[in-house]
Amino acid sequence: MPRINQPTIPPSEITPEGVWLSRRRWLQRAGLGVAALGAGRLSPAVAGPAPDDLASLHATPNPDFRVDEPLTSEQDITSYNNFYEFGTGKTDPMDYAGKMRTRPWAVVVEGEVMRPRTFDIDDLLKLAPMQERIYRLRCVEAWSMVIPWIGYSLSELLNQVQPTSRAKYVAFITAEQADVMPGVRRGILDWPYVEGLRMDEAMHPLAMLVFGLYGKVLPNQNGAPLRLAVPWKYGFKSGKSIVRIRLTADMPLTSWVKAASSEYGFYANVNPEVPHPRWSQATERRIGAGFFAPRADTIKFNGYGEQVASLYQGMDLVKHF
Ligand SMILES: Nc1nc2c(c(=O)[nH]1)N[C@H]1C(S)=C(S)[C@@H](COP(=O)(O)O)O[C@H]1N2
Ligand SMILES: [Mo]
Repeated sequence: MPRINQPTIPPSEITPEGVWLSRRRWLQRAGLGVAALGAGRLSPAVAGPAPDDLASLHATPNPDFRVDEPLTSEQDITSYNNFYEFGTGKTDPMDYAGKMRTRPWAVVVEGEVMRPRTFDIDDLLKLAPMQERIYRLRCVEAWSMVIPWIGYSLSELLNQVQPTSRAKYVAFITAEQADVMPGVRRGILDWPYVEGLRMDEAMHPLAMLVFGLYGKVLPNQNGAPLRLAVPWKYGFKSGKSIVRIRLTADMPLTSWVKAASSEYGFYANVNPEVPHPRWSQATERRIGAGFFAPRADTIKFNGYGEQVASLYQGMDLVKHF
């Protein structure tokens, strides 16, 4: 059963849909500040587990954005994660992300825009109608999932701030809470985690701002309270727990390009013809299918070529990997 950060709960108390949060976070979600308890804001103490079915998030299924493949289980989606702020192990995010503070949460949108603005997360939840979209997620490590995300197109947000004609790229800067992020303290990457898209990619309707999955708000390990889903690119392009969005004239230096530019490109479009220098991208393993299940062929643009190939007309995608 996925857990947030309380591994000490007797299994008998765990219901199939139940997820446990720290009492602190549960109180935050319930709208009671920690101060209401008389505890200091900086107190890391967790008073003990409190049950919370992650708040449900209503959404209307969008049939135009629906991969017709079996869904990956909620358990796999929330227990096999990449979120290096919490460590490099696949279960580290599940084990440690519960302490990330997701309220209050503001998202600064700045740079090459006519109307720079700071959005509160609760306003972003109301900015556009919530849709459920079933997307493939393909990790550069050659595994994949099928996830029922909840959110809306990123363009809905970008249109609010009126990009200038100089805006050619968008950078996404994500949360850095060193006191609760063991990976940040260990310096695995140059924090904060930064990702980016070209402006036309960011405005493409498939590029999604995600607030939930499986009918509920995002669990912390999946990037609460908001993250990106860019389904035709390797998963690392979809930054989690975004706090700042900056429109720029120049291509931003993104975390993985900075860490290893020979291995990870800015575009990072899923492409079976371009191997990673240390492994093939020709096939992939579907998480939950069983370790001995046959690998599937990787599809160019992760199967979204019909929608997005035109963005790259005339570009050499081997050179611009
Ligand atoms: N802030 C942040 N965002 C991140 C990452 C990360 O380490 N930090 N990992 C990326 C990678 S490599 C992948 S594959 C996806 C995984 O998303 P999931 O755990 O929800 O499946 O998140 C991406 N977003
Ligand atoms: Mo990834």
